[in-house]
Amino acid sequence: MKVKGIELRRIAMPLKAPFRTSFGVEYARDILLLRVETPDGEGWGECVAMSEPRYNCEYVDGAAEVLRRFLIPALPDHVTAATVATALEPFKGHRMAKAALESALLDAQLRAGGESFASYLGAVRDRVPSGVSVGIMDSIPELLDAVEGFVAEGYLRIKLKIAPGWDITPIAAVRERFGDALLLQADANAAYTLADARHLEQLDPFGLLFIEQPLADDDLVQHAHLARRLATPVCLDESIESAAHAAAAISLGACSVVNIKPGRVGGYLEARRIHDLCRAHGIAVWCGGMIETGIGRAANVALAALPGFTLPGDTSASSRYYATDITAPFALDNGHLSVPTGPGTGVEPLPDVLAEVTTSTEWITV
Ligand code: SMG
Ligand code: MG
Repeated sequence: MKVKGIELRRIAMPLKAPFRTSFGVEYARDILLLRVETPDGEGWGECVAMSEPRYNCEYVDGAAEVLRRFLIPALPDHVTAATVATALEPFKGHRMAKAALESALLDAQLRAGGESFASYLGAVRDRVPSGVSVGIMDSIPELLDAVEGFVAEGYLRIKLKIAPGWDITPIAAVRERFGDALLLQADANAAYTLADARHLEQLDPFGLLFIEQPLADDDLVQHAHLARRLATPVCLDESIESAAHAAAAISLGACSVVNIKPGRVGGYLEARRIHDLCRAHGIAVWCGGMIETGIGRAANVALAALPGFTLPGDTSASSRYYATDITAPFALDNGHLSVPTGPGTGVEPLPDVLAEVTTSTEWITV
């Protein structure tokens, strides 16, 4: 595939409500979109980096800079989604920026060939079960109201964001109110240390699906120690940036579940390799979320339709975060999202909405 040029487009998407995690509060989503232009058409990719380097070390301005200065200039004359990672390998890290570029190229390539992301990746389902991630709240009644609303909408699994001071009590309250049948999990975003093991043991009676990323990103060995102490299974998110990390985590016994986010691991092809590896080892995987617009969500839903994705993902409806999505909205149907079937991601930005949320554009000739 020959690439004529790439547009970097920055958009500002207001959130319906603030979203609090152990590392900060989001009020709006500042997103970098990539539009690849080729002689045979275009392709879109969404970068999942956040405004500030709090979830991980990447941030939107940094992603835009590494793309314009190093990654886009390194594209060879002829490139495909399968070869781009090798071309970008000399540049360390910056996986979210690389993933956005690979996704846009894959979208262009698949659109030109008339194939969907789902078909290309090896999806085996035409709809995927949806979970929802619930932020840290000011009070337990407020949390119970929020969870009640999501359960009423049909979400099939609830994830509670936790942090020291907001962990055992909210989990206990949700369990008590909604019963043992509710699929429930917790996400700490690396807020604890191994010294908190005794404290985290108090989660064991609540029958969580797992606790996600309790310890620091680079604490694989400590996660293995913690996993031996807890009855609650351990899931890794931030710690897994590649298939090699997943292999190390599995060998160490650091987790029994993996959250796969294509952006975090450098793209959909690495995401699929992690899926394949975990599946071969009997490690459950599920698709994470980074508050994507419809563009990123469409590709995530396609990935979540692979056979190893045995747990509901953070693949919620557009309406979870946005009053207006930039694509036709993803809506829940009995707790599920439909896997798009059209070429590429199967979705396109709505020009009027896109224009309204755009804060800047930049064209880079390749
Ligand atoms: O897209 O629904 C979503 C977000 C899900 O909780 C979510 N993501 O650590 O898994 C995670 C967080 C990272 C982003 S929080 C601002
Ligand atoms: Mg997480």
